[in-house]
Amino acid sequence: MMQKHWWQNGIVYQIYPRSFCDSNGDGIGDIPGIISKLDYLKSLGVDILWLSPVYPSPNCDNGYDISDYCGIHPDFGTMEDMDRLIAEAKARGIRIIMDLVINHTSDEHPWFKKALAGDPEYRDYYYFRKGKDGKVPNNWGSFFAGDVWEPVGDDEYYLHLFAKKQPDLNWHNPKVYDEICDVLRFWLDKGIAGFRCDVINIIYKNTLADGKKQLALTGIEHYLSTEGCHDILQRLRKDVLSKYDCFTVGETVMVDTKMAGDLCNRERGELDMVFGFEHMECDQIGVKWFKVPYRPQKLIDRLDKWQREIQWAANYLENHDQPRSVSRFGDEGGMREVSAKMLGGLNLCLRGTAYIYEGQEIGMTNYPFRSLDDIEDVESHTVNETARKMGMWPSLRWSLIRKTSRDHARTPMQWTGDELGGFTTGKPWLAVNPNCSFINVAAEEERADGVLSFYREMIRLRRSSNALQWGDYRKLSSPKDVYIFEREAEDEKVTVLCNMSRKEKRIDPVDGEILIGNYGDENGAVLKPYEFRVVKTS
Ligand code: ISL
Ligand code: CA
Repeated sequence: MMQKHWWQNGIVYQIYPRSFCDSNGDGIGDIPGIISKLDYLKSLGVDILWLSPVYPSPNCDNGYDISDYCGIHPDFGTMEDMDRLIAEAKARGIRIIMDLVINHTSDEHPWFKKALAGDPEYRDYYYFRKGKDGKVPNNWGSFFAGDVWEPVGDDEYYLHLFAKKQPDLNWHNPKVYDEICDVLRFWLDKGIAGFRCDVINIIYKNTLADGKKQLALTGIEHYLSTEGCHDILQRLRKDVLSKYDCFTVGETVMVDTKMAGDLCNRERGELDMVFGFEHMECDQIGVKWFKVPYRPQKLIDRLDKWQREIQWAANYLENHDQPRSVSRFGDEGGMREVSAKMLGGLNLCLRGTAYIYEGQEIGMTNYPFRSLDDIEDVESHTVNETARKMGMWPSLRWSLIRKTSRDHARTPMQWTGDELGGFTTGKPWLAVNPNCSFINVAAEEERADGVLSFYREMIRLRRSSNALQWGDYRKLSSPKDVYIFEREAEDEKVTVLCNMSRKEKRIDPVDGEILIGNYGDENGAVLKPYEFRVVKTS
């Protein structure tokens, strides 16, 4: 019998602090803003908040470039505000996890500044290398497209797998390990309940040798889920994490189920669960910029594979890096509400810990960006620049970026139908989606059949159901683009039916009481477009 942990049946809500709620009119969401929405979050029924980075940062990558791991960015408030948030959340039975970004720091972190100034101790915190035959030290490719080596004077470069303001830390250096242990302790001592660990499976580079040439991320075989990385994760747990009541979820890029399984295998004692990407890559070829039409069956197959092959999954359909799920896997138009409910219901019925991204619970959609001028995201701009240098036409570049930009997820949370969505009284740092006039929390609060009410009811149902929280998972046969699975515990069995397509589908009827559905409680042999039902089957 598997031991049961609070972070398994807890529901996590991800907050992108810049875009959640602005309390002082400077156009940037902040910690007092989050505190003011704790009652809302409580009423939604979530138990854990994951905060995207709130640390001091020059914001080249909106906080994923950290210049002080143990501080709070003044845009977000003060450390007193943070302490108050932890306490106020705790008073409501809500825990908080922080984003831990330790593959790289900001180039404005004091460690990097000292390194640049020539201090040998700090140079060894990073990867500085001489060029090779008049060229950069190796042929690796960047996550943001473009260069991974930035020149710093006399034929010398430093490594950055992401933006050039994000130099990679050298995890071969034991001092880096000690520094990061102190960071973990600092936050855990404050009462933080764990960490979401940014690109954690690529932190340890075996070698800086040239990589095998490939379409994207040349060099990846030298740093993807290396033994050195496993070793660091085991030590972090032994030396620090095991001394606290906390959990970790790894953001693990490019992993298959085997790698993911190793990273969160309980016997090995590394991470508690990981975010896979395979389901998020079901509508692309190779890299996310090359989209192919979305086919529901492909998403179903990948979700099913992870359900079968992973001990305990971290289930998500949205985060701050991905376009909105209704726009992508559902329908932004006339079937927005049913499709948002179906996707939300599915995410909350799969086996594993469920993650909800801010705004998902009201069915927020992508933003109608018109040009690159509307976009802040460093990734979009770097990719545009690289594609320009390759000679790609502006209209083609734009068509790739328009669909995939991470800013779709980062537009401000829509609280009210006011022009600025009740997010701020000032000028928002990123435009508010004009559809806030009808997609907003205040409007949803008035409706018993809205998306928000559905989420509340679905969360309540999950909480009351042993099968949904802990039960085994088994996929049943079903027509194409329909996902049907059972969840079974000792005392209860439910069947979950999701029509992931916009067409009606005929199915073998499933007898039993409908516990929740997005079309009422008619239990027939036809699933309407995007219909979702949970049926109690024994
Ligand atoms: O964003 C992506 C897909 O659109 C990924 O390639 C992403 O860069 C990767 O998942 C890593 O993401 C994380 O680390 C980045 C940061 O920009 C992302 O916001 C973060 O989630 C660098 O810290
Ligand atoms: Ca503010």
